[in-house]
Amino acid sequence: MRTAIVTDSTAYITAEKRARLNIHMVPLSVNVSGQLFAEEVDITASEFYDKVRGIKEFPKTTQPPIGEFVALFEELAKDYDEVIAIHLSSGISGTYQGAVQAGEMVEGIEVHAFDSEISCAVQGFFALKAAEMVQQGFSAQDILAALADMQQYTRAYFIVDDLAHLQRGGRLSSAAALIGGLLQVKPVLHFVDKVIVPFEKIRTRKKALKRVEELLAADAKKYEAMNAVVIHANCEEEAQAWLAQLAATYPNVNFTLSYFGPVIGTHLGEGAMGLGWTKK
Ligand code: MYR
Repeated sequence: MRTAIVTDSTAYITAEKRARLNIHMVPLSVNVSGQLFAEEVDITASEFYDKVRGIKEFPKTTQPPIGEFVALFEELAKDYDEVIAIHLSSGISGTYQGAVQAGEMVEGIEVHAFDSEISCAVQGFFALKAAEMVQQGFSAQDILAALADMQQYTRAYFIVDDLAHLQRGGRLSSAAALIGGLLQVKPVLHFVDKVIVPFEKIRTRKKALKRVEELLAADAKKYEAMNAVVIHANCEEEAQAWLAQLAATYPNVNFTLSYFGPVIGTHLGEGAMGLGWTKK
């Protein structure tokens, strides 16, 4: 049985890596002042942040059209028997549901949609694991079981400079932000049951990053080896410096750098920073 791996653009896996690991990608799009850009195809992250800085009308994001999934699955049906389609959390986007529906519409290939319950390079960890397992000859069922297991050992925390982006896009309820008095602080955010919720209220960015490091440290002590990723929204220098400090402190953790691209950047705003990890 031949298995294809699909993910969406919000995993932010480079084109080179996707080609090397044979990962197929379906892009989400961002609408800036009436112009639609498929991220990772028509617009890079830094082009996006430059374009939206200071504009009055806020950008909007959209999930891939179902036809795009159908076309991809039909194409894959020529060479594969099964597809594992790994997507950003169904609690923040309809993309996963789109993959499910398209899978039901296409004949001759079995589509297993997998809800990563997260996004960005942490979702990417799941896609990379799945692609590696395909190369090692594992079945789709084995891969799905491994991904489900991996969810127990995968964490991500992030902070934003301005919560207004998340509130405006409806990905953090106004009630949660106001009741929690979050607007005055730099809350550490994370996913619980597929949606974004505040983890802890912290006063400053520096302390928030320190707190996230403490959470990583606890797992780095527990597990022999981990993969971790520092993710930034157009603040690469700060992210690189943080990564270097973390890498020097936790030798059993393999750190990489990634970014919040246009779609996720629309909802987090420039200056957001995240750290995600999983047990190796
Ligand atoms: C859509 O329009 O379907 C896309 C909506 C994307 C919402 C993104 C919300 C922020 C996610 C933050 C992920 C952080 C992972 C470390």
